[in-house]
Amino acid sequence: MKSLLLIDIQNDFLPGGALAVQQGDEILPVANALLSQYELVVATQDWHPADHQSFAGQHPGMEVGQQVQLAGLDQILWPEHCVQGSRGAEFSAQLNQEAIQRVIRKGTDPLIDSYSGFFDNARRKETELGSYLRSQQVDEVHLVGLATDYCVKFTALDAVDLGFRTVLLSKGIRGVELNLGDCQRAVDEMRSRGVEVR
Ligand code: VGL
Ligand code: ZN
Repeated sequence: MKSLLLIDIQNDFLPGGALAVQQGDEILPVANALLSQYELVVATQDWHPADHQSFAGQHPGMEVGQQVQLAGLDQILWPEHCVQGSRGAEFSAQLNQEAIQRVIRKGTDPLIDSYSGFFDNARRKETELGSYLRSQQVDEVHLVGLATDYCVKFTALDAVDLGFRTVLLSKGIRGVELNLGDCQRAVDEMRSRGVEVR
């Protein structure tokens, strides 16, 4: 059975949001049109405490885009985004949320970021996404959402590692593109690691 994964389709990643992805809103009609084709739809939600250490504001003297070490890993500093309970953390009102059967929240530990919907970045903790999909007999996942070069990429790579047939629906993704070419490199890396790009 296949499942559609909606990755972080939240106000803060959409135009006007704190960490807006260019043309991110173009994926909304794409995602909505796909929903009826899947028996199971799961959404991930970036869900940070206000003192999350990926926020530049938590590191005096540091700026957005600079790097620090978090949990022994390189961490890019982001503007404050997707704070638990904030409007920015909500799914877009233009997303048809009725079709979502399960929401998986991530990034809740202030000391470690979590781009993947399956694990934190250091792979110390697993979310319930993998076990939930297995419990529903899912063997194939299709991804749309934000952002191509972070949460979509790491979720897709972990899905492959966990043994799911993994398909990236390229009309339904947009990226941050901190550096020119990041999105293309992310798609190339996903493909080379076994993600089918459609
Ligand atoms: C994301 C940066 C920070 C994403 C989340 O959803 O791709 N990117 N937090
Ligand atoms: Zn985040």
